[in-house]
Amino acid sequence: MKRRSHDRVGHFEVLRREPWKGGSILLICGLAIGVAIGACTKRNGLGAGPAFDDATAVDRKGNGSTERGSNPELCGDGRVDNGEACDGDTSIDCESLGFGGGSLSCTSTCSFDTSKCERSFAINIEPSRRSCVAPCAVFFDVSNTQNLTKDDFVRADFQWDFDSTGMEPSQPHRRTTGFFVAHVFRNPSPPGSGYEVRVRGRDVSGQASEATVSIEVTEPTGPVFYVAEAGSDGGKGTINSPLATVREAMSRRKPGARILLRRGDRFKVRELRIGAEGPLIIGSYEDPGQRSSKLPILDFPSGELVMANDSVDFTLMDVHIVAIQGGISAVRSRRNLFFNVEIESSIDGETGVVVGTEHAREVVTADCHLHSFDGYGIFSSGDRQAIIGTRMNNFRGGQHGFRMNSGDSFYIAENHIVGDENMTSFTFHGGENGTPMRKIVAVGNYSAQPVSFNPQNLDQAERVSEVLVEGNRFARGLNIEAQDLSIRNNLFFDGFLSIEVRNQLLPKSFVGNISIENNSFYSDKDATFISVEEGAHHISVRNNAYYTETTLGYAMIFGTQGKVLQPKNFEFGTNLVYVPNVGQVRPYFFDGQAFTSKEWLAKTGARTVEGDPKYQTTDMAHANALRPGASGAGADAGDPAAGFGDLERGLRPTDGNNDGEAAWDLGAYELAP
Ligand SMILES: [Ca+2]
Ligand SMILES: [Ca+2]
Ligand SMILES: [Ca+2]
Repeated sequence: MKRRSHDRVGHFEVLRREPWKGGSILLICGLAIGVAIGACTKRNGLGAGPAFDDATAVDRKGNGSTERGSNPELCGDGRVDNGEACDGDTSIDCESLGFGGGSLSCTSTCSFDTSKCERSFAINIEPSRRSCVAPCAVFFDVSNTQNLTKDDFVRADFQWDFDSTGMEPSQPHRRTTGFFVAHVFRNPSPPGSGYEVRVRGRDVSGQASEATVSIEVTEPTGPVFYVAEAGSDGGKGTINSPLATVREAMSRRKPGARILLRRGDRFKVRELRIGAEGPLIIGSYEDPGQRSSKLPILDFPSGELVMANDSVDFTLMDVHIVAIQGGISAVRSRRNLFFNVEIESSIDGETGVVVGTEHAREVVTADCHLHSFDGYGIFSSGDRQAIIGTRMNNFRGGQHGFRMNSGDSFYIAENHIVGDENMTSFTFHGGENGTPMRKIVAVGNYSAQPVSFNPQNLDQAERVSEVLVEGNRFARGLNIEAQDLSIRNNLFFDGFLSIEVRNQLLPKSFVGNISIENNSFYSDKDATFISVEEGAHHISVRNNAYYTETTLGYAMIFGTQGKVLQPKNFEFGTNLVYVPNVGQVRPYFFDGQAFTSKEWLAKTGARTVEGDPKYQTTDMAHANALRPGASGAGADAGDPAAGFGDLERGLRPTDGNNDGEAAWDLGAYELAP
């Protein structure tokens, strides 16, 4: 596969280290005073979020990517537990969820029943299919919903439950957020009934609606071929008479077949080619006589890999690939699913790709683990793709953990990506020659390296637009040269430059329409949180919380590069600033001048809350990182915004300071009353 080598990451890196070199901006200093002491209160949310479950934590640098589901044993005890929206009688009514009126009740599975609430618009929920054979992935698109205020589906708040009746309540990734999402249904639904998928939406003015769709997931019924190391290719291929080689099983397959490899075994494979004859599942089985917790290994000792170019309805699951060059090639494939696959690949050099899904459609990589490779993790282009719950670590030598290069509709959620420092964790470029790339949802990811939405080469006018970036943890910030983005409920830990909006490559006035709302920023050193280059337009900045422990005498909370920026290009709401280790705060920079919060208010009308957010911890490895205590200065201090859920999808706004009025908090978390 041909790769372009002149990517922008190197350029980005240079700029990141000296973000203000060549600019006209001076850096100044800060002060702020804390308030009292607080403790985290229990959530009263719409559901558990892309949470950070210690039991699944993969390393101390980050956090696990599975979510806490509701615990069915606690539903019915009259208390609102984690993962429950309600339990029994609820004090919340239809209006407080944004509906026009009517009566709200609590279901037997402890979620809101809004069927008797009045709706002001109808959500148009478009699933990629309504029935499929387990395990299967389904995409859901609500971006064509009509009558949304300002037609704004990017900032509208869509919250999903893929199993709203709780048939399999603890399934991973059960809840999510966004206008385009995907889910893997692992197990069949009970005969005659499907999984009820529910989306509750609120548009930017807060009006609510809800829709459901049923997805029927059936048992696979095709022939099964068992393969074991100690089997015989003359055997029947049954569990008691397994075949010995994958090659023999492949030669006997028919559409709908499953080829199951014995757990704990290792299979040397010279060639594995999947054609367009699907459906086909290659997975594993457990030998009842000799149980093993180890995935079967597909060992490609001679430089081959799983060749699934042009394949259709191919599922590869529960296997461990060991290869010296790549892992899976699925160029031009359709409806493929790579699920619970571990891949280690000793690719040497920059041109390697572990999973290649270029020009593909409806391909999902879920709960996989890619590690110990040189090059790219996943390299993609095409329409309707998703990467969910996938871990990438211990890789180097390439440019990106995951890279998407043109296409329409992408969902990247709850992944955990840690590569070496010269790479990005993930990046979205537009297509060549100005082809747009549209509709990206990135939620609940952990990224140790930068993340970018931008053109790739210095001479490429690649256009990325319509992007929701929500509920992620970013260790090295976000680089944007794109249009129409909502960046909300994220945690940023980068001291160099958390959000960089650049404007160098695209036609004039392309970069813009970017809202940066309800994020929490923290730095243990000299901080530059947001920078915006000349010519970017319609940037809204509100309800964020900025905390830096810099002792250098200055803190760059928000700044512009270039002279021509006009205040009319910005919409500033209320933001929290906490800079406890220096004596004077001039956190805002505009056209080369520095302003105190008071001066900033006079210039722009923007309000700044100076005070201690009372974070429980600033250690990003901790599940409570940047979670404020009850007396934090950000509680109920924000402006109305378009996000009606917080980082954990707890309901916004709530009355966090107990004065009888619910208001938005500053930062990514919303304190429960
Ligand atoms: Ca309960
Ligand atoms: Ca509040
Ligand atoms: Ca209040």
